[in-house]
Amino acid sequence: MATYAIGDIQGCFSALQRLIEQFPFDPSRDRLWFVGDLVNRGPDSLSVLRYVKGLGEAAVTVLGNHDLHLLAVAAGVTQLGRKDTLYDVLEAPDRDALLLWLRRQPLLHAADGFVLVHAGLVPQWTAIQARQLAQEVETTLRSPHYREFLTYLYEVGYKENSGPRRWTESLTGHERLGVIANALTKLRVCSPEGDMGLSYKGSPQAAPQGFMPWFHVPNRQSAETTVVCGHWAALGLHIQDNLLLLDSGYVWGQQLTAVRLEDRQVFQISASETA
Ligand SMILES: [Mn+2]
Repeated sequence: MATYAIGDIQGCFSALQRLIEQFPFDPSRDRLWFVGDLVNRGPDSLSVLRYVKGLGEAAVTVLGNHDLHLLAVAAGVTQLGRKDTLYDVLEAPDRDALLLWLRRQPLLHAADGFVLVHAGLVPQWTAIQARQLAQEVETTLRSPHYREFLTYLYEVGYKENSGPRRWTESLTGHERLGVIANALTKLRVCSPEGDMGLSYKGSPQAAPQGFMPWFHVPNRQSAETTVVCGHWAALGLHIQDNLLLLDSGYVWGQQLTAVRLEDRQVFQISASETA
């Protein structure tokens, strides 16, 4: 059995198919781990959702910010933006089944010494604590109250200069869930104290004063676990001992990446080769 972790697909279904042809994936035996952002910006989000859902037990996916965006649009909490490419999903005959399946996916998956998450972890969290906190959001998303939480996320939690940006155990209610969701689905840079700078998308070197990549914070409590994540296209493929950062920006004309976790072999396809 092998586990192949795959970076942000963002609706690029034919690229995903071509990537999987690069390695000997057997759905009866092997696993695909997706870092989230299955949908949006690319041309065929609908096929990606159908494919990953259809893999059943052979696939694990965690929710990314674009996946939450799709759920929020479908719930009437926010509207499609100019760059969104989610119409195919919203108008599909099987949309309800796909959206229900998506809403039940985790924000964090922990197994075999790895933690799979879309964006990152704040420095205060151990991997075990992050798992428990992710479950708080997952429970809410699976409940009848998920619309209220998504409404908070879009009106406050995800908005710039609005809502708390630092995790503390004393947070409650939507603010608590909002900080957890922001870290797991949007984090790139934070301060040494764990204040999240959520609007920054550029390179690590040009991070704003006082902020650094979340995985470079000294004494990060999850440093003993290997984190598999995506979300940071400007950083590109980044592999170190305890980190596999897999968003290599296929939808922006770069590469789509898979890494076999057992031996860290890298498989890639390029947007320029397949265009
Ligand atoms: Mn993302």
